[in-house]
Amino acid sequence: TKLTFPSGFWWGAASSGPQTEGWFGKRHENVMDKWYRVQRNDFFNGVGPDVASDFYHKYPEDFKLFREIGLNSFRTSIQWSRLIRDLETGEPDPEGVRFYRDMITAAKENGIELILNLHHFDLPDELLEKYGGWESKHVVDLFEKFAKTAFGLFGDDVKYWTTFNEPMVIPEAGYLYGFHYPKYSGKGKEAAQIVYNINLASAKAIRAFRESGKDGEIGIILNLTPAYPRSDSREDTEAARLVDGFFNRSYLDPAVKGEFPKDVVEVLEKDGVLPAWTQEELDLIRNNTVDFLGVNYYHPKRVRAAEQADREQWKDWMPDWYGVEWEWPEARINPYRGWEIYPKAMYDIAKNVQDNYGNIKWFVSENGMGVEGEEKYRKADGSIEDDYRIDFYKEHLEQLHKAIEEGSNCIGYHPWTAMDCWSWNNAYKNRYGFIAVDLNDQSRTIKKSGRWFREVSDNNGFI
Ligand code: BGP
Repeated sequence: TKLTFPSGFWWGAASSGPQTEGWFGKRHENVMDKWYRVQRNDFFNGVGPDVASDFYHKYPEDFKLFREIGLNSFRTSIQWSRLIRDLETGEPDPEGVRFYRDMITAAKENGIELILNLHHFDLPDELLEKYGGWESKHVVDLFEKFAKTAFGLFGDDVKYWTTFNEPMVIPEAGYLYGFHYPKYSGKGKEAAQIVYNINLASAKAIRAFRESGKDGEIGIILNLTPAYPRSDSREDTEAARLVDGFFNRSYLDPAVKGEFPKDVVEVLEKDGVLPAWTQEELDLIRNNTVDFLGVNYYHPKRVRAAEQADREQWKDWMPDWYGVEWEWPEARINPYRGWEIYPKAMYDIAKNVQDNYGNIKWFVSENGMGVEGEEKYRKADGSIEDDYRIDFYKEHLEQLHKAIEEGSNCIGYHPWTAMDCWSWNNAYKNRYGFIAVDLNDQSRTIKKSGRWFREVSDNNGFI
């Protein structure tokens, strides 16, 4: 039987500025550019964001390819470090303005709806050095200035905006577990402040968008990772509830409901790590909630109750005091990325948004499978036969379709990613694209999954 999706469904793909554009013409280094500069050989093998997939020069050709693989929408981001010349005033850089204007025009000419995001982990490094990055409320205000500049320049041409991509990754990867720059570990108090400050920054940008009077909608992109308990014991379910609270609801609730989850606030307060907030700021968050949600989903979390040893491992406050990630023995694992493949979570996320968040309009803003050594699947005619990726998307789309049939207000699906791009965790080792990028000459070839997606898009569904 054929699975048909709602009419006007976005068959898109997701990407980001810092992972595709390359350095060309930028005025400032962002934190990932900086990390690459410091780590280039031992960590990235010399493959970096300085060239990436050269989207900066190749976007006219890339949009044509995007059309060939059936995309009617494309989710990417503007780099703060490119658009803004003076970070303190928000004054734009003419070269950055020219590039983004041309890129936006190219999308339009190819009939592709742009969903433009403002922050994809790419804080200008000067703001980390000078002010401590997202720990600082001054940086929150500078982000608002950047957002205002972007809305002023492009708000007539772009209808869908998002403030942040996966804002939990900033404290989680950068301050709790040390795998993204600035690579701190165990900074629980700072992480809590950052979550709060980013919620505030997002609300201020939403306010600025509405005050700009531009016609359009604004949302946020969250990586929702359902937390499934190891057992139905009281301890394990409680642990899963709090992990869900820390990692999902700490952004989801303020973004959609305008308030922080009470159970999380209670824990932070009891442990003395409540962020510094003011009533005025809390009111601002309450009054500036999103129009829609973007949801990135790759893998769930399996959670067990913390034990004494888990608590002792961390000196400062850590979410691990309450719930710990646990390896479910039955999990299907993508061996390249190490992430569990669990399509059913797509359905669970959709139902959660439907039942507990007012059935707000949402779309899948990322979902995908990173695979190493895809060249071995290249056939004589040059195309990469990535059937595993087609299967992955089908399984997730089936779950999504089921939820939509049951009333979920999902309006689109954006796999990660359109064309292979650079990653902070593995450079170009794991490939995700519908379109392969050859780093020797930046040539592109459409993979089998890209041709398959074209059919899905043309038929608004698949068999
Ligand atoms: C998401 C990010 C993307 C992208 C993707 C794939 O968390 O929003 O930027 O990189 O994950 O992950 P990775 O590149 O780490 O394999």
